[in-house]
Formats: sequence, C-alpha cells, structure tokens
Amino acid sequence: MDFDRRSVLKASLTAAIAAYATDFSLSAVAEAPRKRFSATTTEGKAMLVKYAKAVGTMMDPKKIPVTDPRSWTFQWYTHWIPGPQFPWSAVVTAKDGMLKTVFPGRPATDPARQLAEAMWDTCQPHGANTSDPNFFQEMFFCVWHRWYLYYFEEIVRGVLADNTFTLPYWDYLTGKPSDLSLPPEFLDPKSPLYRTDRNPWVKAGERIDKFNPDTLNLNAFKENTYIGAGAIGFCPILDGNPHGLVHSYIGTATNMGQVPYAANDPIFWLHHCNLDRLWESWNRLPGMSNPAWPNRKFSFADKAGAALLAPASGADRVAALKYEYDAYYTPPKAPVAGKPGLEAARVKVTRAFAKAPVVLGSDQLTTTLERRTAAPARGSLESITAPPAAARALYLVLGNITAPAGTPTTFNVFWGRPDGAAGLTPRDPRFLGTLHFFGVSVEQHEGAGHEVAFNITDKVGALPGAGNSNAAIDISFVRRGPNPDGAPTVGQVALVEA
Ligand SMILES: [Cu+2]
Repeated sequence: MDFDRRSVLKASLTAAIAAYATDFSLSAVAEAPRKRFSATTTEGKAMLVKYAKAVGTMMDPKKIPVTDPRSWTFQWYTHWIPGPQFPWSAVVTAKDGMLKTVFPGRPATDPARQLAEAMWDTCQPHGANTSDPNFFQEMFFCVWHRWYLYYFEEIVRGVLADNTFTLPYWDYLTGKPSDLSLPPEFLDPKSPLYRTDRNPWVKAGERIDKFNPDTLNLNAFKENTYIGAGAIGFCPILDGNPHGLVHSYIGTATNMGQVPYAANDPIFWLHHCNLDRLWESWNRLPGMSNPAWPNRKFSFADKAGAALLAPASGADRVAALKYEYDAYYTPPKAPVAGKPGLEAARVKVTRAFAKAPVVLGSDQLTTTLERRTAAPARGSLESITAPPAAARALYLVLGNITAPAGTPTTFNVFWGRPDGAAGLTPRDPRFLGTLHFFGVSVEQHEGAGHEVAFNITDKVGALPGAGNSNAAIDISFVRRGPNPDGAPTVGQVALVEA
C-alpha cells in the first residue's frame, strides 16, 4: 500500500490527535470495482456466512484483542462508546475513563491508545464538540458512514483473509413486507449476528415497524439538494427516515435504539450499507450532486490496523472507492433539479408557526399554527397551503426537539384534528410523517436544537381546509409505541417553504 505521507497537518483537533496518521490516497484502492449485494440474494447470503465468521473472530479477544482497531469493540466504539454524547467535556471524561479501562497501564503516548482517542466517539453528526463546532456536522452523516463502512469492510476482508468479501445491504423498503423483518441470519441466538437487546417482536422475526406499520419511507428522494437550511435536503431527511426510524424500531436503549450502543449490533452495518446505496442512488439521478466538501478529515484504521485520515471529499461517490451495488433505487418521480446555486440561496420562508412548544405528554394532542401575515403568504390559507413554485418545496418543520435518551416512542403527525386518529394509518391523506427520537438526546443541545422536516409539497393540494382562509391550521401528534419515561417536547412547529 502506497500512502501519500505528509508530515505537516493542519493544527485542527483531529490532526493534532492523529498527527502520526497517513492520509488516505486512491492508490491504496484495489483496481477492479467490488460489488455489494442485497442480503436476500444468493451472493448476499454467501457473504453473510462469511460475515458471521468474521464478527465471531472480531468479538473474540483471544483472537483480536480489544486494543486492536480490527476488534469488534474498537470498531463499535469508533461510532460511540457506551457513555454520554453531550456535553463534550463529559464525552472527553468518559472516553478517558474507557481508554484507561481498555489500555490499562499504557501511557497517553501509546500509538494504539492514541488511535483509539482519535477514532472513538466520532460518528457524524451524533455529537456536539463545543470546542470545535465543525467537528460534528449534519452534512457529514452520509460521508462519514461511507468511510466507516469502507474500512470496516476492508478489515473484515483482512480478518477472513478473503479478498472477495463485500458487505451485504439490508433493503427493508422493497415493498415486500417480509423484507421489513431482519434477515433470518440475524435471528439465530447461536449466531454472532444475534443480539438479545433488540425489541421482542424484532427478535421473533416479525416486521420491525409492527407497532407503527408503513411509516418507513424514501421521501428523501423528493429532495433536490443534498443539504439546505436546517433539516431540509436529502441527507438530513434520509438521516431521519429511514435511518433513525429503523434504529428506533429495532431498539433498544442498549442496542440499535441509542447511538452509543448502535454499532454493537451486526445489523447496524447492513442498515448503513443500504443507506450508502440510497445515497449513491440519489446521486445517480440527473442533477443531484453533493456539496463542495469542507477540508475535513476523519480518523480511521486500515485493514492492517494502521491509522489514517480519510478526507470527506474522497468518498463523494462510490466509484472513487472502487465499489458498486448490484442494484440502485429509482424513485417513481425524480426530483426537479434546482438551479445552480440554489442550495446556498435556499432560505426558509415561514408561512405559519406554533406559538408555544408542544409537550408530547398524552396519546394525542393538537397544536394550532398561526398564519404569518408577512410576505410571501398574504394571510390567506390558499397562499399558505398552495404548492410552492418549481424547484421549491413545502415542509412541516419540527424543531428544538428534546426527549430522554433512548426513548423508543414514535408519534405520527397529521394535518388537522382528525377524529379517531389512533386508528389512522400512513395511507390517510392527512398523514404527514413520523417523529422519532433516535439521536435526539445529543442533537437537542446543538445550536437551534434537533430539527426534522417532512416534505409535504405533494400533499398540500389534497389537505382538507385548503382554500378556506378562515380554517385553522391544526397539526396533530398521535403516539405510537410505548409511553416514554418523560415527555418529549417539540419546541417549534412551522410550515415553511424552502
Ligand atoms: Cu445509524
């Protein structure tokens, strides 16, 4: 392997703690593209046999010690160690404690320990480093996980001494209900791919969305920008659904349902492999391009366990990393490409908003939005609910969301004040989206707080009350799933155009 060695690195936090690492270079990548397969195909199933073997080896400290970056625990902790995600001082303290536990008697200058310090707790964007606000950013969600999978897959090939291994993906949104259950390889209690901390119905092989069916979606493919203002754009919407919702549905607070434990479940890697495929699928649509990546590098370890720095720009497309998927997703209706430069100019315009925070303390509650009288909405419901101009979209934005860590509850969000809402399904025309709380316990602390957006552009024309300028704009929240330990709060509810 021929890495581009650099002795001088920028004095950023990342560079300072990983100053000994080499930079990733494309020359290190194998020439022929490798193919990743669906877990339900013959090829994918063959890969899962290999995967189970590798996971078993990586989890056995007699074969690969925990201090080795190729161990299961080291890879899991790279996402997040079991510990706090905020504030950053608590993250640093907890990480220090974990480093002392995993590397007893080894000084802070020990290279393996330094690598752990650089790599652990770096999942993007599920953290908030107040000493370096650029450390965690929503725009890095897709690209950091692409690198994470890339090196994990390399390490699995190394552990197996099998150069043909590729990570399979789990496509839960094929439209076939059976694909909403975990692949059977993950349900055998004797397999290294099994986890006891998943939700009971998930372990029983039932569909993961059993208590809130048909709420996972691919609405991210309605977006024509990678990331816009707040939670708008392909990346943040994919992050919310299906990403976070799948985490919540598999559960629990000590497994997939909470960031610090999520990467300890072997299904994590197949879930994110599917998200990586979806990202590349979006990029293959005409006019859908990624942003100019900031000069940000992430700490990882290669197949041999050696430290390196992977630049965000290096994983812009899968072709750059010499792999491909056996199939890509094509939405029924491709998003209309925006004008060049739209992304930067994509400022949110609030059309209506809730005056007070919504405390989700009961099974169903409704908030009434105030119409904004300033331009462009002229005080009429028509202008508020009218579909936006071409290349723009209408969103319901829920902001400043807080919830206790690991809250497994979800809320379905409806237009209006529907009777018998508990019985309404996502097929109801008034259904706008599903609110979940995966990752919220940390992101609620970032700047304006955790925010999610539902693209309702295609729905507004059919919503009851559209055209009646006197009708109230009500938004209702209907609880699905267990009662949370404490009431989640939605600090802002707004109808915005972007
Ligand atoms: Cu995830």
